[in-house]
Amino acid sequence: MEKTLVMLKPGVLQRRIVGEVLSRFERKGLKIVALRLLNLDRAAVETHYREHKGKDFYEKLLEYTLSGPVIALILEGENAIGMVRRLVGPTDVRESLPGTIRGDYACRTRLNIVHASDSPDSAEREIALFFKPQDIVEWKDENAPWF
Ligand code: FUP
Repeated sequence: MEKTLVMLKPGVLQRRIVGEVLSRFERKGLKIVALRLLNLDRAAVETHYREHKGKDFYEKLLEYTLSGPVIALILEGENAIGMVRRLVGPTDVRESLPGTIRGDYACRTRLNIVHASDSPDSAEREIALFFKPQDIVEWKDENAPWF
């Protein structure tokens, strides 16, 4: 089973839509195996977005990500990385279709409300940034085989 890292950006808490956004992943059948609410510090955000350092949107992106608490979670499922990216929708909100999280909840790319790992390498790196191995709770739902 694949694991992926999702971060609900500060706007999700500020807009009181945590439940709505989490329900998108749950109703698809993805399994939450770790979850935390936290205030990131600048060093953690710089590490998380290091590939964007120097780009014109970088400072604004940091400012938004630091503007309030975030929720980090690990979702597990078959092909979870690609599946979650499709549920989230494209980075550019002009391309994110209704029915995707960004398509339904975001109208500015800089404020696109959720982050999701885009590859196995980034999932591994990002999971380690937010969670210790002991924070991950493996659980079975074999008596409820609807997913
Ligand atoms: P994603 O993996 O979909 O979060 O996309 P990126 O890593 O390319 O971008 C990270 C964040 O940078 C986006 F969520 C929003 C911000 N961004 C901009 O503000 N403008 C851009 O043109 C591209 C990204």
